[in-house]
Amino acid sequence: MSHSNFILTQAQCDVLAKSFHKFDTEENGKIDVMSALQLCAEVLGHELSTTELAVIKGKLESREDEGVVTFADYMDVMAEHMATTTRWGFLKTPLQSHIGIETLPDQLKRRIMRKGFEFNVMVVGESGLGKSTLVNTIFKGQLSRQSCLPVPLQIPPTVQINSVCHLIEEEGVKLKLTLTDTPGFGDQVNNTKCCKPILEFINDQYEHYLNEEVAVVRKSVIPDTRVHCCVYFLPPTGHCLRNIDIVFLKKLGNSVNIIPVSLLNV
Ligand SMILES: Nc1nc2c(ncn2[C@@H]2O[C@H](COP(=O)(O)OP(=O)(O)OP(=O)(O)O)[C@@H](O)[C@H]2O)c(=O)[nH]1
Ligand SMILES: [Mg+2]
Repeated sequence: MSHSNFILTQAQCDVLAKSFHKFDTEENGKIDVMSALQLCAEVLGHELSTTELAVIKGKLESREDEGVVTFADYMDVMAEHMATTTRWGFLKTPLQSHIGIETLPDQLKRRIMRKGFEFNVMVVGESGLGKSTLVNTIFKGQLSRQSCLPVPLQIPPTVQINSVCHLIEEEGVKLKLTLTDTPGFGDQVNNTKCCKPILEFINDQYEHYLNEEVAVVRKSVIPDTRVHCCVYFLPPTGHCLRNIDIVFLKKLGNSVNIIPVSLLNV
């Protein structure tokens, strides 16, 4: 039987019909809205949350006629609601035999473990705050390739956006970690355009990924270079946020997840 876009099975229709007859004592195919709500909670097997209650009540009330709903309306509302949730209580499809769906999480896990994870972090902030130093030390190791040079003591100021990729593994879990170091900003007299290259870089990665996704001949695994997280360095001014930080955070916030890091002046 079809209700809205959701198809109820015969077993589900039977459960709903049985529950409906509990309140439809006169057997005229109608019950009041409050009884219908009570039945919803009963067949779904859980107390309805405030939002759930409001949604179902709204749907029932839009169909009611003089405070009563028909069996068809009740079925429609239940079908609509079931399409948006997986907590079906007594309306679950009973199984005749074992299918093996409990192995699905294991299969997913095996696939993900084989494929590994990709995580791209970007550091952004004013010049000289220690972004490159953090990139070099963040994962308790010298992850930046620069630090592998024979004289790693002096980190030069970053002049261009630089991504360094590392394959790391911990207890069999593989992670492709990409750290993107960006040049510091705020040195110029006019800093209005200083976020442009960083935003361009972030958006370029989205565009690149989208192009790969919509390509006629697609790669089986599309390398993900999108920035998943941006660590934003806030200078230890001892005061509130500066204008430049607010503008930067607002602009970046539209494109990427930001973790603001406030530095201490010690
Ligand atoms: N005292 C102290 N000095 C630090 C710390 N982190 C970095 N520095 C020093 O600060 C200076 C600037 O560090 P960088 O890592 O180059 O700073 P940056 O943010 O990458 O600078 P730009 O590349 O110009 O944007 C270096 O001389 C570092 O040695 C820290 O935690 N404490
Ligand atoms: Mg730097």
